[in-house]
Amino acid sequence: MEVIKLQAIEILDSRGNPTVEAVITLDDGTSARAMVPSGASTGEREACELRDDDKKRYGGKGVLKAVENVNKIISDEIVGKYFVNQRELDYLMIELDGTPNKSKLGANAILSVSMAFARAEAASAGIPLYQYLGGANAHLLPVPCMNIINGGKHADNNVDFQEFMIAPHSPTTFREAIRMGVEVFQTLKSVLKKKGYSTGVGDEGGFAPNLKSNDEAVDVILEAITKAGYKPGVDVSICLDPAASEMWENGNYKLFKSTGKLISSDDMIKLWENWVNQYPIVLIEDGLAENDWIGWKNMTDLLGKRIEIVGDDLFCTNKAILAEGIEKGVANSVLIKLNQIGTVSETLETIELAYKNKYNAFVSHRSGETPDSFISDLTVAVNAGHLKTGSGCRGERVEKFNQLMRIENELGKYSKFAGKQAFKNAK
Ligand code: 2PG
Ligand code: MG
Repeated sequence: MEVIKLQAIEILDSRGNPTVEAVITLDDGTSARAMVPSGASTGEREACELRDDDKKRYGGKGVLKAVENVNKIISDEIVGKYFVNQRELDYLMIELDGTPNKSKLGANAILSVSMAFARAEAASAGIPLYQYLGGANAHLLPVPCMNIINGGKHADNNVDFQEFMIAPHSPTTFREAIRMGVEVFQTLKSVLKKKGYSTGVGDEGGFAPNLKSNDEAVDVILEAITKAGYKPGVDVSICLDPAASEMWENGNYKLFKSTGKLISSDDMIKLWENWVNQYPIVLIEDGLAENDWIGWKNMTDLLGKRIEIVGDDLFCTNKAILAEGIEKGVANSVLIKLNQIGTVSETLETIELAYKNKYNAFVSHRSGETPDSFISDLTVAVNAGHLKTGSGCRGERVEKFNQLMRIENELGKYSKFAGKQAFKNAK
């Protein structure tokens, strides 16, 4: 199909910060929209999110330059052109940008077009987005990893670690897993209330109470799982994203929000080992900082046969960095965020490299989101088996779950729920 129109505007994300939305129209009249998310605890090597830096608008966070780059530079190149496939469009934009991290046009500008194009092509071919992205074998519904306690950079509380997630994995359908997860989430609210803790929510819809310790976050979740009528580890397991790059300082980790302590990389690894021994944890993402590669190797050697170890800031969805990790035997899974790399094609390449090397792919939202549910389709497209996209509340989070329920419905008996085996090494 030929692209006949491309138009971007500045819209708002879930934190009230500006972001880019693009609409593409093809010559058969099909048009499709995509909205780009935005992170807070970003990796140093992520593709560039272009912001205006004009302090008079949105505290410098405006994206008018990125919008203009879509409407002028990218539009000039692609309107009136016929593209054989997604890769042709994406690689044209990569060349047009010409920088290693998309800092000229902005990864937010490029990604909005890449995603909108994928959606438009799918609609024009009359197939669902997950099928366009993944082909005929896209069928696996993921375990929803629901972030029900928020800390770190995502909440103003005294919890150091960013995300405490539940993974409801025992049912046979996604729909039932969501029900289970939401029941635990709502039970957690009453558990917290009873203890006199706040039940206000953080950026990703999880509760953000001040607690006695980081451990207490896991303890209250386990209590909620049991009180909701489920068995920890059997029905519902725990996943963590401490986002440890945020705590890293001169070779140590600052547990400043809770205790004010500074601990070494070895001690941090010991902490995770203790937690894995003590709690039904199946996955730890960014348990160490992106610049602590020696620590990462040690942690993978120690725990890599027992749980899934995911690199987020570490790999930044970047194929070259992941290749380095594979070669060094670091982690056994890669977090997948489209805007860390900036095109749909490169995201798919990173996933392909992971699978070839027996690494898992864990698909993720950003802490600043929109109602765009592209990642739900992407997760099914690549049969990733698990994704994280917030708790059981906030429209921009539940829209991803709702889209997955629609997909499950559409695939009917030809869909499969991933279950616990989605997690690397899970028993
Ligand atoms: C993360 C993400 C998403 P952010 O660290 O994994 O949960 O947070 O989007 O702020 O990088
Ligand atoms: Mg992370």
